[in-house]
Amino acid sequence: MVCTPLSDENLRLAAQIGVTDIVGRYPGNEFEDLQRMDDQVAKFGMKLSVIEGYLPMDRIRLGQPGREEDMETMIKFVRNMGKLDVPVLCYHFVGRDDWTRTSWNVEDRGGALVSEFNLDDFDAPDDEGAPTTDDHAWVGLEYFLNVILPVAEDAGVKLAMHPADPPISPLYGLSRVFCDVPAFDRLCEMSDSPSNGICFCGGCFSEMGVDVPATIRRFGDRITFAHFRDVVGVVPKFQETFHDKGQTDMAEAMRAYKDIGYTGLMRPDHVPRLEGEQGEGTGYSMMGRLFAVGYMRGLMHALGVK
Ligand SMILES: [Mn+2]
Repeated sequence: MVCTPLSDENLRLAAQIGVTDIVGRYPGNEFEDLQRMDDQVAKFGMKLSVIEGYLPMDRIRLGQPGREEDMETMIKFVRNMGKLDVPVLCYHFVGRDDWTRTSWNVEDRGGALVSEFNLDDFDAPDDEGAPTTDDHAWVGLEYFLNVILPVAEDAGVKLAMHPADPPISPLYGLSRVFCDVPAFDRLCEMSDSPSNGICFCGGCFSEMGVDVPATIRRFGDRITFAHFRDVVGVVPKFQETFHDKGQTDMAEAMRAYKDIGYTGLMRPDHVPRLEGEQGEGTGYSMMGRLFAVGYMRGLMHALGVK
């Protein structure tokens, strides 16, 4: 589970509901930065197992001057992860914003608040001077993988590519190549390294309108990390919802993970904002996650997965 903020209170809540592994956001590039986060999680009997979000690699994604400097930072960080046995690095190759929505306050069940994306409501200027073609993005990715994969393999770290959310390209005038299944096939074809993997964000694949359980089975052992989430609607318009009322057969999705022999890490992704919750943005509030983890564990136990 991801805890936002990563406070002792939230970590205690996670431990109480049976969470075993924690997903942390990029904490900084000194060894001590990651060690501090690792220690904080360990204090509650859990393990820091994934880093995702806020990675300092924008210039790599955008092919901008200074990307070598970002590369050095990423190399050092992956080595730090290896030293502390943090096995998964979740990243994306979208040039701006981890995820984009046009509303954060759509009412769902009982007035719980969820986010929505509607291309008709999207109104943002294009970035200037940034790459606008898919070719740029693929060349940039090839540069990144060629350098980072040997380092990651050596460190025992697996990379997990997250889809563009929403899976629409371009946005802000920037090419976003990870919007469909063939893009992930191409990623897999770029390297057979065990460190070259996919973050299967079920929400994003649901937004694409593909058969989610079938796509989990299709990617199989190339999945190195899983985001468990669902939506209602497909691009260009969809909204988020609770795990038990989206458009995907989530029990079948969990069964697909069992069938492919998935033993990796899985976390609930964006959740509705529930009564009384302030602070963190919609999708990253805490109470909805407690519901989500209970739902996921229920599915797992029904399938005989511990
Ligand atoms: Mn996700």
